[in-house]
Amino acid sequence: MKLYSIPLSNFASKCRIAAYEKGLDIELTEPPGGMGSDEYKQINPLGKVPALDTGSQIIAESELINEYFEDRFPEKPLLPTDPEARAKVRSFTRLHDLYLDPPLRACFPKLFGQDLEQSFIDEKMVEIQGRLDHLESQLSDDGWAAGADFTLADAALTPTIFFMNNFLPAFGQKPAIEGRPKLAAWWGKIQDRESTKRVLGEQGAALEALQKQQQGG
Ligand SMILES: N[C@@H](CCC(=O)N[C@@H](CS)C(=O)NCC(=O)O)C(=O)O
Repeated sequence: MKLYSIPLSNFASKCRIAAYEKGLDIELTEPPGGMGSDEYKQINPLGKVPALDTGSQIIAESELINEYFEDRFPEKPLLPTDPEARAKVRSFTRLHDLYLDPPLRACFPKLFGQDLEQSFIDEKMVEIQGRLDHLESQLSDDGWAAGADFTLADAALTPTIFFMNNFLPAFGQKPAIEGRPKLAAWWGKIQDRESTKRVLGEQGAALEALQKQQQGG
């Protein structure tokens, strides 16, 4: 199996966390020609990372990839068996994909030197803070995001909370975990887990390299 991924991508990172958790023998490769390139679109017409080459098909979309890992390699489960508990985990992964990531992503151009209207940024920041408050209200008191076990919910949230903590201050906002005790406690646990520590290291190194490149050094 081959996972098209770049180290900084929060969506690709959530799949690497699931793969590392399950100890999968997986080849990591950057998209040929880069994300969105014509060459890569021959492989994944959406042009986005991640995409998984299973050997018999290409699966795009991070959550589909993680659910495929779960279906094909159930030995170290990242989804509970009880339907209610499964729905709870998926409520976090959907919250992440549909509501938490998009308003931050909409502001990325500003981080890469493009001008965005301040009113647009202000609107997105209000949206992000609201989503983070919603997340805080939903987090379990039992250790991990959706309960007592590490699940796909934790895999989905980790790389984007890394982004929030690193990028929100550039928009004059406090880091995501500040003033949110449940999120802060969860973030502490995330620092100590092998799979998430490894991916946060990969994202951190990639961010540092990008920032050096932006500063021309
Ligand atoms: N819904 C997609 C989002 C993937 C996505 O937006 N990936 C970004 C990198 S974090 C990307 O490939 N951007 C390049 C592009 O949109 O052309 C998923 O869950 O996999």
